[in-house]
Amino acid sequence: MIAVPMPHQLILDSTEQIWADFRIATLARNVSQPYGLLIGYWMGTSGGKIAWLEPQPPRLPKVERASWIWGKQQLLTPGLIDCHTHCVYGGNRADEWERRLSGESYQTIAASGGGILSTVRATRLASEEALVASAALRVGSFLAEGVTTMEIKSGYGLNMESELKMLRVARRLAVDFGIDVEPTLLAAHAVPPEYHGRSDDYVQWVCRDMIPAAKEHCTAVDVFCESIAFTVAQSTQVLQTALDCGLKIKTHAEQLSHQGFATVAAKMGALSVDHIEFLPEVDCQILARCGTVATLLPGAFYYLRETQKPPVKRLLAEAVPIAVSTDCNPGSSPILSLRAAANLACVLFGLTPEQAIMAITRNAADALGIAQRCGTIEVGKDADLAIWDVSSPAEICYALGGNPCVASFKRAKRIRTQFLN
Ligand code: DI6
Ligand code: FE
Repeated sequence: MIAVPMPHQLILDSTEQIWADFRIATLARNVSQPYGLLIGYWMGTSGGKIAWLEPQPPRLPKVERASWIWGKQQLLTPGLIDCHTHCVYGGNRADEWERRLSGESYQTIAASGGGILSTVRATRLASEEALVASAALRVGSFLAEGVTTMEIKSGYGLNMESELKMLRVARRLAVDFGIDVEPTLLAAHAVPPEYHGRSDDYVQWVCRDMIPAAKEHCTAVDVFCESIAFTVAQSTQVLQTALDCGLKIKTHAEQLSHQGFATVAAKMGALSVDHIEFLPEVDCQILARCGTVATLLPGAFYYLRETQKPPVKRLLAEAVPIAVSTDCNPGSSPILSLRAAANLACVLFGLTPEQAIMAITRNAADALGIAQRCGTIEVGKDADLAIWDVSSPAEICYALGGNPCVASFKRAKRIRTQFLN
């Protein structure tokens, strides 16, 4: 049972709301129903937090002081969390998609100066204003579908000026939309042209100059460990520097080939290891032991027409928490819908809808290290909420297209999905 505070503990003020006549999918661990579903409960939010959740109608004086939100039996869930995006960038790469569809591989396009480096050229040229404007359209799409917290990575600047520019854009999006953004430094995404053939020198620059300069502007550091990006030794150096600077760490690992970095990162304390199509089954227990979240990015798997799937059954058997994210980026995963990513995780990777919804709420909060404040509907957490016009929670990720999200709230304040500046 959820701990319900006694009425005298409630702080009643003008910022109090009563949420009535909802079906509440709490996603909380301690509610045994599927999706943590509570029927016939009433909820109170106060000062932007969930203050109480009770099976009885509220008594005076709660009733007098609060504003009421009537659900008409709609479904209330935690706000969705997209824990892995590259949604700030210049240009677009539809031309590369056409090339890939006629047979070229992601890797050969990258080797010929396309791929990530083509977005780096466009992002360096774009002004901060232009990046805010283009990313705002994408963020607006996420928010319209119930997202209340997003991670946004840098990684298309690859020099001091443009990496910091990307991180500033991420912060501005958070302020302008009134949502939480976790900005992540991904300077080790690709070797920039100035360092062509000198990846060790670039990694040294990232560690000596870039991470210390960015540490006030991001909460975590990510690295792309892959045959077309950085080696295990280089990636280890990047994440160790981040830890030394007091930042959280995570990694793109085992996406296109097996490099063996996921377990190294897990042992270093990575919050999550992301992609992991090529993670060997035996490594799943190491993730479990380290408490590392496995973040699945089925959009990249789908767009790159990969065939090697992440070891989902084994991850579940070892009780590794699974998160799902869009990986929203202009190359391998131009997906602007977290609901669509959850759907792909069900259809392509075999998650149940309940596991998929868990993966875009509670487990996504774990993947960002913010589960103490969001990811479930529980007393004491932020009132980050989404209202859905659905008859069952599975419908949140059932249809592709359409949008059953009626409204969403950040700390009990209605989120607007239009950019007003
Ligand atoms: N893996 C990805 O899925 C993105 N970055 C990465 O390391 C792709 C980025 C891109 O193609 O622009
Ligand atoms: Fe990514």
